[in-house]
Amino acid sequence: MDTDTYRYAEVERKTNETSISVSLRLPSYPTQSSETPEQVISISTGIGFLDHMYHALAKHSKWSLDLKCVGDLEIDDHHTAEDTAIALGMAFKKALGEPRGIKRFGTAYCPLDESLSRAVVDISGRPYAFINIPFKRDMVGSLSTEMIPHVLSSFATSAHITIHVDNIRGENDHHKAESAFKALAVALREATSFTGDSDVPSTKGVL
Ligand SMILES: [Mn+2]
Repeated sequence: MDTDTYRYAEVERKTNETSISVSLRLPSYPTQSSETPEQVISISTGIGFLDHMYHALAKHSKWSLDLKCVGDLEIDDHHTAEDTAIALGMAFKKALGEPRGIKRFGTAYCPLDESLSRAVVDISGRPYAFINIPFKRDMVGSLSTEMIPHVLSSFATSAHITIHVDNIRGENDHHKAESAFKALAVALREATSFTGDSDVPSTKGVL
């Protein structure tokens, strides 16, 4: 096994609106845990709160993630937020490769103080996202709250996975978003972890 490329992907995505580079390594525990390199996270999108959310996603998914974006923030946050999510989804799909021997499904609840979010994940090969996070404010830092569900659904679409993310309760919009990203991270960590079998977890034999 080549540990340099195992569950690892690099994606470059350039448009007239954004220039993005992503490198992503998924954790290879438990069977190869001794060979998993140390987790390293470096995020720079130009949008502080978006960096914070991607950092939380990577940290609690046990990903090593390097994500850099130079985007047209002089227009607004839309292209940078959307395109980084698309590129990250592409990297996730590529790093995962054929979904053999993984749990496929993952569920997690994560609180952050008064906020509680739930994420349910299916590494289904079918892109679908249901996102329900009732924000009160228009912005958290320099990120529009309307972009937060859009980031999550763009990631799911590009990764070809199904996700359902609900903020069940909460008062503080920063907490609501952060608990949602953490729940997604923990659910993804479970869904991409190994069962010990080598089969593709589908009655169809393919995902
Ligand atoms: Mn925070």
